[in-house]
Amino acid sequence: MTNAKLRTFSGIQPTGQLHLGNYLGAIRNWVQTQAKYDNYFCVVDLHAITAPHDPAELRAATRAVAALYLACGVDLDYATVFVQSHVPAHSQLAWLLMTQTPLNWLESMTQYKEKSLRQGENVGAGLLNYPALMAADILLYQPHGVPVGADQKEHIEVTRDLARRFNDRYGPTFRLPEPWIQPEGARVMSLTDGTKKMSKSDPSDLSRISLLDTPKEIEKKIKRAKTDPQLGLSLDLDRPESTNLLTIYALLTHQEPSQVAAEFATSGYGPFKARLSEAAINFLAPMQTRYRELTQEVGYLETVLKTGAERARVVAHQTLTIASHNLGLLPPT
Ligand code: ATP
Ligand code: LTN
Repeated sequence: MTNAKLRTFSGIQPTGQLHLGNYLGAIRNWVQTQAKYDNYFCVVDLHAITAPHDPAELRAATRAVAALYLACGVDLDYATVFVQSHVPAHSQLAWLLMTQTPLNWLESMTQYKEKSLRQGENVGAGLLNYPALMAADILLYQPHGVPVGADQKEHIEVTRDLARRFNDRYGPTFRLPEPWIQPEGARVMSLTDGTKKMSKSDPSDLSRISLLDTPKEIEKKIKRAKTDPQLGLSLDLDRPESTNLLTIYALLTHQEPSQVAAEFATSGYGPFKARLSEAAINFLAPMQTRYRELTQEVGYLETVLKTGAERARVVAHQTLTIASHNLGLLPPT
């Protein structure tokens, strides 16, 4: 039955608390269309260790991200939810792909350039090779589409380039996946700087609304959010903060951004921010309740992740076997 459906794959790194950007750019789209597809949603812990991290925090964040997928509405009838490191084929295919990846492709990636600047002299080889691991994640499942936010487009282009190169050299092995990026919410901006994307790894907690923030925290962050001196809000490239806050409000209240812009065209930031806080708090409350319920149920998440990894391993192993064979590796007897 599910075989007739197109397949999707996507993942989020457990590098911190998930925020509205992750939700509006990625998870919301997974959930909206999940019934139509055969979905694989992964918590990519092997990617998370390419940045400096604390082991105990990583374990906690891995569980929290998986639980948030479910709390946000990912439905196990349509999706396989699992942890990347529980399926060894991800690391194995990553190595095979790395051997086929030109170094200059990796060095020219925006994320590598930005994050390596931040990490200074101690840039790990994992950060450079990140796109090969991401390509492995995706290609193992032979998906048709990869639903992500706009910042991931470049990584999916490399995934396609690598798949094409491998297929050309060693014969048909991988399906070339499409990036599936929704026009709205694909790039939610930081609350403290409307020209930077909202990110888990921004040192300032005020820059993002985390999905598990309390109403008080949400109010505080929105109150402090950067604004401009103009009276009235508008959607305007020259007004990144106004545009960002209006877009977030529109998405949270299921309205068109233009409609919201018209409503607040003469409003000051004060009254608008009060409405935005209320909308964010109301929007997140049911998801937070579900999160608490399912993390309190002893053993539930473990069972979900065990079943997910078992199902993922079967699919991943098939592709790994074909790729290994096509490369000329002797099959084990
Ligand atoms: P980090 O800061 O650790 O790199 P991040 O917050 O950028 O993390 P990722 O784990 O890299 O989040 O991204 C997970 C998913 O969320 C991806 O599909 C990504 O495109 C999407 N995403 C991340 N940030 C945003 C954002 N600000 N707006 C829209 N989508 C986003
Ligand atoms: N690089 C992605 C996370 C990620 C991913 C994936 C997304 C790793 N593997 C496979 C989609 C498909 C990011 O959001 N930083």
